[in-house]
Amino acid sequence: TASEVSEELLYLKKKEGYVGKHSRQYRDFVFKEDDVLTLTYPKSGTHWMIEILSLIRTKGDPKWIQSVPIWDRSPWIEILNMYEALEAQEGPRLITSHLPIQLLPKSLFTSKAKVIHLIRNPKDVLVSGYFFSKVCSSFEQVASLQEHFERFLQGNVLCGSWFEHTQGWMSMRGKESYLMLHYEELKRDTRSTIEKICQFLGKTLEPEEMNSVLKHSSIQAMRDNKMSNYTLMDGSNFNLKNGPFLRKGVSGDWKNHLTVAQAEAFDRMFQEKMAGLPPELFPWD
Ligand code: PPS
Repeated sequence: TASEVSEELLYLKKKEGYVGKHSRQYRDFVFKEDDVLTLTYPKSGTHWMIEILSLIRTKGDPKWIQSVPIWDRSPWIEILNMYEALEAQEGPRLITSHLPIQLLPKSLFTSKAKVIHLIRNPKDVLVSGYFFSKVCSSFEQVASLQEHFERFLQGNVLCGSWFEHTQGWMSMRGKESYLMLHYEELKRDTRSTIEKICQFLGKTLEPEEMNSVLKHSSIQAMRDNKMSNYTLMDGSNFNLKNGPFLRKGVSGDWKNHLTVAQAEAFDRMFQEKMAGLPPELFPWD
């Protein structure tokens, strides 16, 4: 529709350098029924999910995650140099995207490809993104948390408004090929959430395989894995002198950074934007 087209142009104009000229190419991408797409708004636990999915695939064997960079195991369709790795991939594919639903290749919606939509308390997403902007130059560079806070509420950040992004993907609720998960539940009860993922994917893990998945996807194991901690990207658009890629990995860190006034303003915006959706979809404080 006309509004979709103008939205896309606005988005690409703002985000030149992220999807940029590659847009035309990836939008013709053809999803297959055995593809598994990890779909997230940035800073919601994407890399954690990729590590888990990689380990489920190998039944807990860490060889693959310790020898192939995380962005080659589950490439982002919207990033040109990763897209090439994706096209070269054989067999069932793991794929990642941060894009809002209206920018995904249309083939996703006619295929049986599975979508895992991981969401996280947006206040934690906001704080995580602020620290990440110091590490990664693809993120909007800001002078203060307050500036980032304002941009986030306006949707004037990479991948646009969290509220629209989240609502857009949630419109797939009820489809058999769609699983929505929360970072918070993954954190609180990692084992049961991984079991849920396995069930969705039609996979089973023996108890020792599950233990190995848990062990190798912990934040400490990921920090120690050079294929997952982004040290291989240091010096490109990443500057790890300004902070680690895998920062804290907890729920509720926003309480250490947002003021009471900011939290209240955030809650007002949340009520306004997400009215109409059942509150149990957002199990965080
Ligand atoms: S990105 O760059 O947008 O793809 O970032 P993304 O991977 O979505 O999110 C980064 C946050 O996820 C945390 N993380 C983890 N938490 C718990 N356990 C594990 N294994 C894990 N791996 C990544 C990471 O620390 C970022 O959150 P913050 O709050 O900044 O620590």
